[in-house]
Parts: sequence; structure tokens; C-alpha cells
Amino acid sequence: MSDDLIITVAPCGAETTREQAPGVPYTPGEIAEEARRAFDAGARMVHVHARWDDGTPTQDADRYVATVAAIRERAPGMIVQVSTGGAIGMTAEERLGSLAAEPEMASLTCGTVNFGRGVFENPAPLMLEFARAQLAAGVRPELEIFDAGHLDNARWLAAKAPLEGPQHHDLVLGVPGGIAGTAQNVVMLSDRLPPGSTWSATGIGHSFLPVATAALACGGHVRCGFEDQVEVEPGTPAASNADLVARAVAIAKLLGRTPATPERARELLGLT
Ligand code: KMH
Ligand code: ZN
Repeated sequence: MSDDLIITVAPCGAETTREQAPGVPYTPGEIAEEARRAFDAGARMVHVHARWDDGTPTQDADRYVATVAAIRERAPGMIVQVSTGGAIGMTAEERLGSLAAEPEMASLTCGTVNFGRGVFENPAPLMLEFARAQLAAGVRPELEIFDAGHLDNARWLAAKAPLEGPQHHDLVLGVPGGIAGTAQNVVMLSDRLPPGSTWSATGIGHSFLPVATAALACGGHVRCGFEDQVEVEPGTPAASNADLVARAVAIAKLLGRTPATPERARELLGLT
């Protein structure tokens, strides 16, 4: 297992509001500034959702181009990964708007899942369309796994698309409607990944601690940020994404893991 750690910061997501986290960024400049702070704290990849100035989530191509350009200016070492998940209810065409920003990576969710009170729809034809769009654009997918069956869907997708070589996965645990955020589930899911895969884990809300600790101990990477958590500990809100990244770095240090250099992070993910 490599000691090198890739922390992904997810600075705003599509759902988190300023009522929940006053520091959640909306504009390209705000998102870029949060990315810079997170990079300085140890994050090496940013999972980008674009927002309009009033906080409304959008997959608008121009807004993504502006947001990614601002991130590249202020945090040039960051691996930029755009969301193709967007927000619940968006069409497939809308969701693919983010690829206009020419990112290095993009998320690709491997199946439909209940998502709070809604349903995050990712049927097989949409998965295939997204994989082919990413392949055509030269963008490396991050396969998002919200439930155990998504691993089987990911294997089907990799063969069918076809996606060459080992893939990178993000195990997302603790979404209400998806797999629960426990250490046992991290071990079970990561054990089932195809050999040679790279992976990170995301623990939603208070499941961050068991999920991140298990992932770090098992050789995985970690995602955090206002998309996923708003408190650094129960009752203590995070002021910035950098607070959440600093918590991940502190736990990692105890387990002998340290943030990779930007070059090494790209090498680990097969981006070079
Ligand atoms: N906002 C969620 C419905 C992704 O970015 O790829 C989907 C999501 C996944 O956040
Ligand atoms: Zn997302």
C-alpha cells in the first residue's frame, strides 16, 4: 500500500445551502478560493459543482468553464473533476454540460439510488452514454458507488463502454437511501473492487469518521467538503472546506498517510 494520499475536496455540491453552512461557496471566485484553501490544507483533487450566484445548482457549460478557469488560476495544482451528477431532476443532456470545461476527470454514477426524499436516476443507457461522452472527450471517469450493486454495474459498464485498464472509484456511504456509512461497509466494498483499482471513500455527515478512518487504514483515499459534511465535530460547524480537509489530514497522519504531491497524485490516478 502506498502512503501517498489523495484528498478530494467537494466544496459545495448541489444541495448544501448557506443556512446549513454559511461558508459554502457559490460563485466561480468563491469556489476557486475554497479550492485554493483546501489545496493549501492538503487536498489534491476538487469535485466541482457549479452554482448560480443565488446558489441554484446548474450544469450550464459556460458557468462550468468560468468556475474551472477560476480554480485553475487560483489552485493550479488541483486535479479538476467536474460533476456529471448535477442535481436530482436534471436531464442527461443538462448534466453533460460540465464536460465543456475540459476537466481531467468527471464523476460517473454507476446506478440509480434513492437520495433523501428524491431519486438520483442513473439507468444503464445513461451510464453508457456518459461513459462514451467522457471517453470521447478524453476525460477520466471517477466511478461513483452509492450502493453495493453499483459495483456490479461498474464492472458491466467498464466492459461495455469499454473503459480500458484499472478504474478509479469513489465509494459514497451514508446518503439516506444508499449504503450506510460504516467501517464494515468500506471494507466490504473495497474488497470487491477489481484488482488494480484506485479508490476513495466519502462518508456523508457524521459517517465521515468511520468511513474515512477505515478507508485510510485499507489504503484508500478520502473525499470531504461542504457537499458531504458541514461540521468538523458534532455541534462545531466548519467555517471553510479547509477545516474539513485539515481534519482528514490529521487522521491520515496518525495512520501514516500523507498528502501526495500534485505530480504523484496524477501518477497514482493514471492521469500522466
Ligand atoms: N447531487 C447528487 C444528486 C455527482 O456529483 O456525480 C449527485 C452527485 C453525484 O452529487
Ligand atoms: Zn457531487
